[in-house]
Amino acid sequence: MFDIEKIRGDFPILNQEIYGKPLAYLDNAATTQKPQCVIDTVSRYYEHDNANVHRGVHALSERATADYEAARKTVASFFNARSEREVIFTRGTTEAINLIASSWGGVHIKAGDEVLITHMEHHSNIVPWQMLCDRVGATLKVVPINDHGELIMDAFDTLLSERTKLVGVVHMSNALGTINPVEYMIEKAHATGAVVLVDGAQAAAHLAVDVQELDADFYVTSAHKMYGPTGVGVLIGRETILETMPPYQGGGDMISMVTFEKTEYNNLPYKFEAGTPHIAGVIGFGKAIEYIQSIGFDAIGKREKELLAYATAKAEAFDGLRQIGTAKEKACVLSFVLDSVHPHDLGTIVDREGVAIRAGHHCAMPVMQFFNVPATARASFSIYNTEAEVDTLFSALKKAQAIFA
Ligand code: 7TS
Repeated sequence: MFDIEKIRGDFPILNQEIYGKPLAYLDNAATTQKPQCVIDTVSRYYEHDNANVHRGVHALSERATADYEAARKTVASFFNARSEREVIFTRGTTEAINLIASSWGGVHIKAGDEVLITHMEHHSNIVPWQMLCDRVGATLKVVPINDHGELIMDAFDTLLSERTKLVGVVHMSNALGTINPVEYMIEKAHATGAVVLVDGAQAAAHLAVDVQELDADFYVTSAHKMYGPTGVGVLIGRETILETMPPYQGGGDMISMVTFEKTEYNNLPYKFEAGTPHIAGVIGFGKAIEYIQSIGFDAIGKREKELLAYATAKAEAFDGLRQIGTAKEKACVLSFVLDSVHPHDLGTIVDREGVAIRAGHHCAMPVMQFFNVPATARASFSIYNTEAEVDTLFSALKKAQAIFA
């Protein structure tokens, strides 16, 4: 049973007023709120266990290390990684993609090669590949989208060739909500010998992800969009590929032996975790995953579908509203523009009603260019949102329309 009151009670931040109105937090694609169990886990770590990991022989360091590595186990099992050696903690999705572009790309992408991404990528899955292609003389190719905000799969099939060394695709678009057919794309890409990176920043909180079933070579995501802390994320990579990659950063923990003549690198995953990691963040990430598991993706999926359907019906009935992103396979994101009100004005006006949405390009400027809009307003839903909050959003939109009429 999905108990919305209990779930809302798990998130202390939700219980507050903004300008005298109850907060309706509908900016979950930017970051989700944190349940009390995650907040407690992070503060308990600092109150009781704080020490550096993998170094000290003392009790605190042993406890911190055990908790840090236990979180790695939790993450590995959540995504069904082949082993914990494939689980590399990073600062987030952005750092994970930069790590891959720099380390894997630096070795495997040469002049004349192609990197194939899609028109709906977040800037963090565009810019690192542009930088790499510029550096080595490779070419960036882009799978186009249609008016619903879906990938044009015929074009993908055509663009994919022996020259394609990497396919980078977002699992769920933050600007459109589209869920992409990544299984198909991975299978096709592997058949031509390309490696596939899936950007799971949005998907991981909403869909069950099994990296072995997907057969993804790299899967990356951020804890803060999964009810966990900011500043931490994960790269799950295929071990045989990770072994071919040089370290991304040099420093402590990523070595096994250093002399001035030569350094030997540590084993996976430590080779890619230079320096003191975000220990509290990683431990909090583990707890956030346990929280998601305690609800389960069946319940999460069903509930979020209901909410999206409810909001979509309201959007369709709303005069002067144009939805941006109407894919058949879609989750949790309602991106739109109103005839008469700029998205930024809209964001400000609905904020006065206690409603938090995002207005802007959502770090997906090519999507805005395709739909020929400067920005969109975006409401993005999570497990703790309610139909009443959606109603509040639409009343606030009515007010905004009236002001600008
Ligand atoms: N990829 C996707 C699909 C995203 O939605 C985001 C963040 C990122 C990558 C980058 O994640 P980070 O944790 O490294 O920053 N998306 C958003 C958003 O939609 N609003 O704020 C951040």
